[in-house]
Amino acid sequence: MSLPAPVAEEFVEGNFLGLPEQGGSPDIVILQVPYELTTSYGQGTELGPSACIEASGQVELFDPLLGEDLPAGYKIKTAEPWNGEGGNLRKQLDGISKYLVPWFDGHKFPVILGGEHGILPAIINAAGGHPLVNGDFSQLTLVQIDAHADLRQELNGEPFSHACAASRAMDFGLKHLYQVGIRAFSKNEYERIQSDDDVTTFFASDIHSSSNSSWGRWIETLASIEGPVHLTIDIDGLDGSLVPATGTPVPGGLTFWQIIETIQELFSASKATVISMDVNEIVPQKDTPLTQFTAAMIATKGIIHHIDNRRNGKWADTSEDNDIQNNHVFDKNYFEKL
Ligand SMILES: [Mn+2]
Repeated sequence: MSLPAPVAEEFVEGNFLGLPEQGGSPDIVILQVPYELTTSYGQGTELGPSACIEASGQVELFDPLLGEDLPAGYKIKTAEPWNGEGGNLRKQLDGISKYLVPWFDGHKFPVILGGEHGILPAIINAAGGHPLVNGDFSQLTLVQIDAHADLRQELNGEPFSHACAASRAMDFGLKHLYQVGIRAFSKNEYERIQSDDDVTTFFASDIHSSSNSSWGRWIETLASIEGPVHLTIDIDGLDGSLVPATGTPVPGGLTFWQIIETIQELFSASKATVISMDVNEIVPQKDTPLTQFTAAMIATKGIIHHIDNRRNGKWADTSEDNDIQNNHVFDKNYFEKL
């Protein structure tokens, strides 16, 4: 007598990993921000999130860390994408924050798919409503994987260009910025990196140095981070050969496994809590799904490590302490008024 064939889980088109919707409040939410206004020359970041969702259908649901298939007993929701509302760039950034803020309630883990990196300040603004931040941005650490420092004050007169994403994020008064993979920056950005005590940068050239690699120091640095953390992953932090379709691919970047190790070390840092992550600058590749598939793999790894944190009691639900409606008043027109 043969065993009955396993019943295939329903695959849902348009959902991350094809996972069917489960009822109740989600533990993890996939948020799509198809935003593109200022990307320098690649076109198509506005198509990136949906391409990443589609490519995620090919990602393995099994990971040895969890020992079972995703969702591994947790609820992963793919939310409706941001609808693009806002008549100009600043109103759009306010619209993105408004779209994101309900998911930063301390119960859910938001995984944001972009869209150009210019969405970062809108994400940080929304993260201010997370109970662990509660409007005090000096509690929040930003970890950035990127080819570019994104520390310009403006690009072509636009302070909210994707090339200024980290600068605009730091304007909130964040605790610290840690960057890795950086290999494209201006003189002004380099000088800021050298002089700003709130910015620590691990250049790709040092990471890849055969005589004195700084990779070990990067891993130690991640382990030392304390408090709430947002992880922003510009897909161009990876070597350009892995993500040729991204807006501005740059050679000499991180390997796939260096990104994975960064995620692993950050999520397991004993005194840090990763409250949210984004994977941005995804551009659908036409001849092969490599770029969007790589982004989907990385987002999935973040989810796996988040679930592992929940299982190990390293991630506490703080939604009971949620003061979004109390202490921290979210300003719906924050960027418009700047
Ligand atoms: Mn960037």
